[in-house]
Amino acid sequence: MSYSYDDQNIFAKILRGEIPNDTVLETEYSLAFRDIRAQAPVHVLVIPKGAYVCFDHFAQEASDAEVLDYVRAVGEVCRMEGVEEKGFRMIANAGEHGLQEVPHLHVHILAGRSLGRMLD
Ligand code: DGP
Repeated sequence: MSYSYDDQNIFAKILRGEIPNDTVLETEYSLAFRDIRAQAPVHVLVIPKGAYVCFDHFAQEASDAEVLDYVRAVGEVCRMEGVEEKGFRMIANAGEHGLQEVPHLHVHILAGRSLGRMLD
């Protein structure tokens, strides 16, 4: 599948500095910031700086350096937010059925309360 990236999406605007954000971590290729509609005491979004719609797009086209940076950024945010002790959830919504609202790859990191069971 090939992907086309909409550079007017809200996270592209955040990356260009057109919209403010509450940054948690910035690395060479990744940015982590707090979700504006937090669903838990900790709700951080981690995005690659590159123009990728979803994980498949990222896996196909990102450089090894970008992938490594992104994985490490996710881990670093978990450490910084102290989520490992009580546990947390990572979610990446994709596409129409996944109800992905913003078409720029992002992982949600949710923690700080019991999150309920998602799958039976
Ligand atoms: P998703 O459904 O996985 O595409 O979630 C997109 C998330 O992005 C949603 O939880 C709300 C968040 N969001 C939308 N607009 C903004 C914004 O302008 N700033 C921040 N920080 N988060 C936003």
